Amino acid sequence: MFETERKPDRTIIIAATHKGKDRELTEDNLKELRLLCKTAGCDVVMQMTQELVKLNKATCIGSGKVDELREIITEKDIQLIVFDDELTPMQNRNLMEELQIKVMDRSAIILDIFANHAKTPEAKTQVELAHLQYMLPRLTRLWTHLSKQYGGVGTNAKGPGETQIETDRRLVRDRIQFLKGKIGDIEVQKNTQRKGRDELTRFALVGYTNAGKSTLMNQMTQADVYIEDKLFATLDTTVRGFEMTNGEKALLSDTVGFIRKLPAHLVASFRSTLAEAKEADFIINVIDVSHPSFRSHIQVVDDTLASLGITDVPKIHIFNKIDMLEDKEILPRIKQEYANTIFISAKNGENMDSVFEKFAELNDQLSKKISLFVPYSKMHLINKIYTNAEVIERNETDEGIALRLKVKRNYSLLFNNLYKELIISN
Ligand SMILES: Nc1nc2c(ncn2[C@@H]2O[C@H](COP(=O)(O)OP(=O)(O)OP(=O)(O)O)[C@@H](O)[C@H]2O)c(=O)[nH]1
Ligand SMILES: [Mg+2]
Repeated sequence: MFETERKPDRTIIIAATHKGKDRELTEDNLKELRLLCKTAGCDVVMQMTQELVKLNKATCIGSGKVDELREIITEKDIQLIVFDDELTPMQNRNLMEELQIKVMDRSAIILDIFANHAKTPEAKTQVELAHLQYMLPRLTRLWTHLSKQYGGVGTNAKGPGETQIETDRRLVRDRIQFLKGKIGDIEVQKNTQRKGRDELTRFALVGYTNAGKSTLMNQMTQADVYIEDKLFATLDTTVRGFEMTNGEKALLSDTVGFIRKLPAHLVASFRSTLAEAKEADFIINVIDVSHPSFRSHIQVVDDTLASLGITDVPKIHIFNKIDMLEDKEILPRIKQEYANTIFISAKNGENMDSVFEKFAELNDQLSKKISLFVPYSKMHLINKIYTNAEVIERNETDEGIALRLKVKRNYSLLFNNLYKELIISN
């Protein structure tokens, strides 16, 4: 939508909030929306807030505000209005009719950024699916934009006539089904890849967008992940090996960042990209501690992980960008507030030793559960098994003994080799 050769759209951003809602949060959201719009290629010339007892069902903001906007649009030559909260399809349509210019919401802007930043076939497929799901109930004139962007469907659309829109809806539904199937295939393929690396400990970097995940990834693994001071620079997952302080190999992954009000469709369609975090032994939440809202960022990351069903993976909090902190006094307090904290500057490589030490320490604590069945003919192995593992369950049967064991992660490879024929599951 925001082709580079075109002049950026002169834009007004708006927050419509319920009276009594946290004003600081609203301001913060608008600041973030401004950055999102900038990343999407718009020129934000003004911001507005309206506090309402009840949001207007038809236009979100009140009718007086719509009139005021209409005047400002002419006066300041505005081409785009962006709302911070998701507009219903009806509100979106009504506002465009009333104002006679393009009206979008935060979700649409985020989807636009994702569409522009997606490089790999996987990311492109996921973004297209989320985009179509978002657009389906909104199919109107905007559709011409969408069909141009993806080319795949509805390119023969003649115009915004009702019948055409019905045809488009059907085409979009078909395409959504097709993309879901494609993403399902990618998931299967990724699961197989992950199984092959099962023996290594996996650390997954997650965090708010722009926190410095990729910078840390590159510091630790000499990977060459794209880093930039912009939102959603990374949309894929990169996995790289690194050596822990004891010489053991482990895996580190870097993935797409999160933000407030990330469209639910987008989170859902990025499930395969985020699967690495779900399967990880440890989640590393990278936090830009120099950002005034870093606490709320931590909460957003936790909430997003929870929405993906990732709740029981142990977490490490890496507070990044300490070089930007004017007041380092807050660090001891943060240490008390969060578990497993490390303070670093990924950019300068400051305190990287602590990261490696912490990872090794956690890896040592890690254990794996496996089940063995020892037939009576192999009873001589029992003593050895008891020495190397903690037996958590023992059941004697007519043919032998079934054991459930807790094995130190670093012993699990040894176990797999020594007792290969005895292992039932691991
Ligand atoms: N001052 C300072 N800047 C940093 C540090 N770490 C990262 N940055 C900068 O922060 C910006 C974002 O870094 P990335 O590593 O791309 O952040 P990310 O978390 O991967 O971001 P997304 O992929 O967009 O979600 C870049 O401009 C980095 O140079 C740090 O320790 N100190
Ligand atoms: Mg990144």
